[in-house]
Amino acid sequence: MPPLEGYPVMDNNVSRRQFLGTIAAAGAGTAAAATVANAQSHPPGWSGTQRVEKIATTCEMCFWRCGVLASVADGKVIRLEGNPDHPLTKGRLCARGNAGTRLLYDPDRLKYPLLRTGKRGDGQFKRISWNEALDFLTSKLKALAAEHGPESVAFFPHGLSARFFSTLMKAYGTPNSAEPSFAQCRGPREVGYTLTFGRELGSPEPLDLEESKLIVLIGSHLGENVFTSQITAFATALSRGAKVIAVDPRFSTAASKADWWLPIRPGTDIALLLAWMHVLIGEDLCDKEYIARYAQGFKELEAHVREFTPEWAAAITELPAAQIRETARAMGTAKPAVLVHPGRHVTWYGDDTQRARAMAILTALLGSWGRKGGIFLPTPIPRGAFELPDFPESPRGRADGAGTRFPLASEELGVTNGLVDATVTAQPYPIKAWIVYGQNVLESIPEPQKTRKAIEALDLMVVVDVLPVEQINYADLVLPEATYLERYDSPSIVTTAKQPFVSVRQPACEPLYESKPGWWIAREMAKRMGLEAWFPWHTPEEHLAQIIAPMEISVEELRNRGALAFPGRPYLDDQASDAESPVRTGSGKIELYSQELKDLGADPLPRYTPVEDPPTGYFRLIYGRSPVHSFARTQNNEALNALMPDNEVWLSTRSAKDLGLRDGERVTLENTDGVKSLPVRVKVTEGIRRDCVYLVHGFGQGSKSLHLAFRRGASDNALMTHVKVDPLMGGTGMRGTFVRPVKDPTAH
Ligand code: MGD
Ligand code: MGD
Repeated sequence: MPPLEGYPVMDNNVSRRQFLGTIAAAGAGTAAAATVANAQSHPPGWSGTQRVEKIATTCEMCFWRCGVLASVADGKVIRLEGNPDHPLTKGRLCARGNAGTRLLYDPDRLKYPLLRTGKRGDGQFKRISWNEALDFLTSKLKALAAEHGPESVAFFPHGLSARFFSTLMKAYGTPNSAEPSFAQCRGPREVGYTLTFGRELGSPEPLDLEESKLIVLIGSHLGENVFTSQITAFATALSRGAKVIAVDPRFSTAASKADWWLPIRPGTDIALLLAWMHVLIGEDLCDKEYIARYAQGFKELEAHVREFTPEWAAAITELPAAQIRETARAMGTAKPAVLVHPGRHVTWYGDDTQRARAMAILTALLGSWGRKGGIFLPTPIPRGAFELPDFPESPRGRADGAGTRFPLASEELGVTNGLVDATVTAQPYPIKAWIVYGQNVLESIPEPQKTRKAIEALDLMVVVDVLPVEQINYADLVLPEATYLERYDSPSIVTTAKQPFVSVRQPACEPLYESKPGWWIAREMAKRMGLEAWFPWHTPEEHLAQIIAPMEISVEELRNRGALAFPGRPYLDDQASDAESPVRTGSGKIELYSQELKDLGADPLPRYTPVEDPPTGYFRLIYGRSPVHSFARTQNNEALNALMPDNEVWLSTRSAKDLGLRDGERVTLENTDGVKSLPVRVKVTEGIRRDCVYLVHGFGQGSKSLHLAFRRGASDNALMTHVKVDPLMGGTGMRGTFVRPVKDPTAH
């Protein structure tokens, strides 16, 4: 992996101390790279004769939303660094955060509103004014509402700025809105933990890594998955001697630091979890006092897991029974300071809510929910609001299946793939238009062939983005949003930090070209549509003041510091004796046994369901993150592209030998439907099971207008032509794709 030379990805010999040093060095290196990249060095406060102003704001290079200080000279952002006053991220910023100026100054950025002139997909546009663009959209939305009802417009948002447009869409009258953060990311986890504890985990996850004695990572590939405060807390835990169990079919960065690496057969984690419960209960290693006080359903659970011995699980997971026993005992000894990491991207095999339930139950057996070193509790902070009229109710209900076909899906976050299905089938009613806002529907929703079919059936497609990603080629109207460094957004209110806090996003510079902030676009549309009643503020500062009014802080202080924290009550023992029970299930107890699932006809206690094996000659496609890229949004970023211009496909040494493939050789990946990837280099390694191959997500992009990212590497999403949908919440299980490497005849 050339760009990350020295990064502790696969080296068995890297000690913990070296790892921690490398993390620090990686941070420092990135900062140094950013300084070199900015090619300037300034005395504090000045750049030559120019005053350098530091603006505190919030990053959006990923969704952890770290605190940033933007150094601005002569209206130009010359450097980004972490904001030391930020209560969560405390001055730390990752490679992607440091590279934010390269998004701001990306020459490929969307610059003007564009109206399609050619065929859908051709990418032929003419430049139009904002007035023309907004008038066009207004007339289209009015006509769609009159002819097909406002529900015929589906909204695909993601990111802070989309919140203003979400208000507009609700006021317009459509209930059809869906983000990939649910059905392609953490939805099953939120549903599984809510069924068990009565409340979801949220983002950032309330994980007490620093205080943990034992960290259990089931897939979570910390180190490649980089959220600054989470990774630094992980490093702190390691330096304090915390032990790590990493369950991963691949020797991940986290596995290389672990005390136990369990290279599990993919898709069999529920069997492992059940066997762990069997040992904990059978050997009397659970936190009995905690269970008696807070939980119900223990007897049923005890009976349920009796047959799930380590030997039973060993045959399924291909892990030694002795290792399953040993790791369960390690948890029993370290409890309650055991952090069973709940995962984040957990839409894997279609039974994901049940796997999340198993993880939640294991957490409860160890007594670590609400306890030091486990999962801590959120602390609410008061939040102001405007008095708005009620949003119109749709008589036809939602089209994505949330609450109906998928009974436990979030109605707030929606089911993206449910909306794609509804568009293709016109069931339960026709969807005629999509508004895509900060979401990449072709890269983030699997079964892209279905997404394209849905788009072809639309009367109207609008994309609000910052870059000319492939999906804009299918749009009738493209609106260029100002980047996060050029705009205000809704403040970010975080209750899931040990000290809850509010942070501000404010412009560090004026929007470039003719790009406009999301709040402005939404408000201008509301004026044209007669929906101003839902926008009873005139400026974003006024909006901010109202939201933070009950917090007893001033706008000025917040803008100066970037983020302000409040006292937290993270543990069960901190809760006031008269406070509402921290467990918010119907029974008021942690539900080891779920009557709610039983009533839905689902397993009230998790059960292992076998996954399909790859056909002969094929490998299971698994995927994950690189520390220097976010999803499919940073591959065109000059600084990050220089660090990692493309991805490579991991293949085990044995499989490579069988196939006659050498390290560095180029192949295409072909799935069982005959869909082929772009050419990609092979990484031959001992660090992956023989039955899998691995790709970093986000590469292999199809837009010619992205000069650095176009056709570099292979797209995992393009190969995902089949998914297994979780019947409870609609999540797309994305690890049932099987591919075979085929030598690329065009390779040199
Ligand atoms: P996962 O998909 O759970 O993602 O990051 P995670 O939540 O950590 O984990 C991928 C790992 O699962 C890989 O190491 C893979 O080998 C392993 N795996 C594959 N199949 C199985 C299996 O059957 N069982 C087990 N036990 N393991 C398996 C995603 C997270 O990352 C998310 S959701 C977001 S929003 C952030 N995105 C992001 C980013 O884009 N870039 C960077 N640098 N960091 C990020 N952090 C976050
Ligand atoms: P991104 O690739 O970041 O992923 O799903 P998305 O959020 O859709 O696409 C974001 C889009 O917003 C890009 O087009 C980007 O140019 C644009 N954008 C960036 N900043 C702004 C802005 O400030 N304003 C506007 N208007 N647009 C902006 C992420 C989702 O993907 C998640 S959270 C996960 S965990 C899943 N991961 C995943 C995976 O690992 N593999 C596959 N195949 N699919 C996945 N889908 C999910």
